[in-house]
Amino acid sequence: MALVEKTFNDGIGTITLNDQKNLNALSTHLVDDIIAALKQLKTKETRVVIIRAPEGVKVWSAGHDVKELPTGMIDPLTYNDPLRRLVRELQFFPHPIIAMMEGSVWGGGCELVMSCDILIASDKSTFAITPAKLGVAYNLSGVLNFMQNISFPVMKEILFTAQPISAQRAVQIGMINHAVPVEQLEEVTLKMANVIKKNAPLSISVIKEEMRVLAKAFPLNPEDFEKIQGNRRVVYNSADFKEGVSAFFEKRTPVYKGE
Ligand code: YXS
Repeated sequence: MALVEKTFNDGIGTITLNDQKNLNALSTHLVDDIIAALKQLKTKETRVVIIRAPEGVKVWSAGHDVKELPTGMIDPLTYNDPLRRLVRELQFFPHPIIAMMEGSVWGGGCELVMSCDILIASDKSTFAITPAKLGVAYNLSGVLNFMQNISFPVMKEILFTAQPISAQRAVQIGMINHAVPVEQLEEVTLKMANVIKKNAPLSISVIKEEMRVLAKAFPLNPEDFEKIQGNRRVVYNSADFKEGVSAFFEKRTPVYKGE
């Protein structure tokens, strides 16, 4: 059974994340269904795609499915992991994607929406980026995605505290485009989609790809990359990472010892 609903109407595709019993946690199954829906919408007729959750959700996405996080000496966020595949699919998708959010967005769910092109949230939404809460060694391209729109000090506050921020704060720091009353959310999103769909799709598509390429256009020497990967291996092999995941499932506060 598909964990997403896909509709298409007059140039606008809509993908609704609908694994509500798992709070839309980004499991391999849910991610594969989102990617399948995106591939079906990769046509000349599509002008805009909206990614959303069902109306009235309290949790838009609980982030990476913690049940799928390996804690046994394996990098949890390598190139072919579900979240990494999904982020690339969104960034390479040839048409604008609008993330329409209500409720709370957690962890990898924030990287999902930040990999979309335009973000419109209800003014009661919250956003929390949580590797530090769980002891996760986030990966380089993920951190780069977080850095794109937000200044270093603000991004470090969000990452190091792992606390939710309000939609208003997210607009203020440039993380999302708009925060609107929930009753206006769908109307505002569709209005924007209908304006975009009347513009030149080839021009929009090449601008999106130019911005994707330019955002990643800076040298990283192999030795620095290998140093980071070595540092990350210490983190995902650490007792702290195991403690973070155990504490999550035991519903208790983790006790980190820095080892
Ligand atoms: O106790 P049961 O078996 O009913 O399961 C509970 C939760 O364990 C489960 N659940 C999750 N399972 C896997 N992965 C998740 N991300 C996840 N989140 C929740 O769902 C059942 C109901 O959860 P419960 O009782 O807490 O519901 P609630 O309505 O009281 O609270 C909803 C949330 C979302 C506020 C709460 O579930 C929560 O704080 N979830 C964790 C959000 C989070 O920290 N996500 C980050 C996941 S790790 C990730 O995305 C990246 C790897 S990173 O951390 O690096 O960014």
